[in-house]
Amino acid sequence: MGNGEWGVGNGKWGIYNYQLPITNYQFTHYQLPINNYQMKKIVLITGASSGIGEACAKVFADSGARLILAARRLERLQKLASQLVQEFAVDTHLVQLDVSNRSAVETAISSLPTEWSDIDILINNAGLSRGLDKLHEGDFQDWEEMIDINIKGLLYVTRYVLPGMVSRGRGHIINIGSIAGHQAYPGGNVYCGTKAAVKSISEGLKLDLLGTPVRVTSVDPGMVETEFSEVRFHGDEGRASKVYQGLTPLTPEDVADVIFFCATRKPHVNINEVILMPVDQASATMVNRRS
Ligand code: NDP
Ligand code: 8X3
Repeated sequence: MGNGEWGVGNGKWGIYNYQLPITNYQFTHYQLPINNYQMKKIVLITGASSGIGEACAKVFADSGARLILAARRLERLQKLASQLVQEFAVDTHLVQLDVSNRSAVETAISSLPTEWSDIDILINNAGLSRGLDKLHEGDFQDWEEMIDINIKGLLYVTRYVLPGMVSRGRGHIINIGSIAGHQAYPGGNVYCGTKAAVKSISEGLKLDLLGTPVRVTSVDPGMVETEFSEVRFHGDEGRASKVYQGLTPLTPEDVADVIFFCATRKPHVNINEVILMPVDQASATMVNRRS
């Protein structure tokens, strides 16, 4: 049995001398094509005012991309943009936008200045969870908000951006799903439902775009320490911090790193779905707390 071959030995299935050619692999195939990337791609990031969206803005700015940053809190976007300009001399265009408002999304996309209108990459990141109540005790307002932002908001932005990608013959939609879209957990009911919808929408989109060069990726993280839990618990910081207590969660930068990897593959490569979670997490409900 030679290197890299699967086989049977002493009646047991096993791997014999399986060694990845690490050195070749690192330098030949895994190197990011940064030079190709520095072609001033236009990247629209929704929910760029915090957490994963903000981390994406930094990683793409570092690569030389031009950034359209969208969120409701304009002052946050302005602060981020001035940091990015100082650090990376990046071009930014800011859009104050509630993605759940369909006519606002239509206006925002259709009124982009010509030099910003040919969006190459859309990162559908804006989203939130509200509450952790049992469904029979759930708050209707929380449900509406999650469904309107996580599902309808993602659809609206995609619907207005995607036709341009199809007609230009290039583009990439990157949807931020969640482990919650793969596994429900107690009290997660509606939030998990919205992220299961993101998973299905991403799969459907991939099918609909077959025959075009437009790529579709769903990046589905487990626990990431951001403002997510504070928003879920309506500003209760104490309750939010307990979510990450005693374990090492993912950082927003960890997720942005994976998103950037997906966006920088060769044009014929589509990464359909990535699930990432902290080493301290094994499923939506199982975590390893050391204290
Ligand atoms: P944050 O709360 O830190 O960031 C959420 C972002 O979404 C903010 O920039 C917020 O901006 C924006 N947003 C919320 N509602 C709207 C809206 N109606 N219109 C426009 N922007 C909006 O959380 P995360 O960074 O963690 O969340 C980002 C995404 O990642 C979400 O889709 C979330 O579901 C997903 N996710 C998070 C995980 C986690 O553990 N943190 C794990 C898996 C997925 P503003 O309020 O200024 O509008
Ligand atoms: C966020 C991760 O597990 O809190 O989508 O739902 S989780």
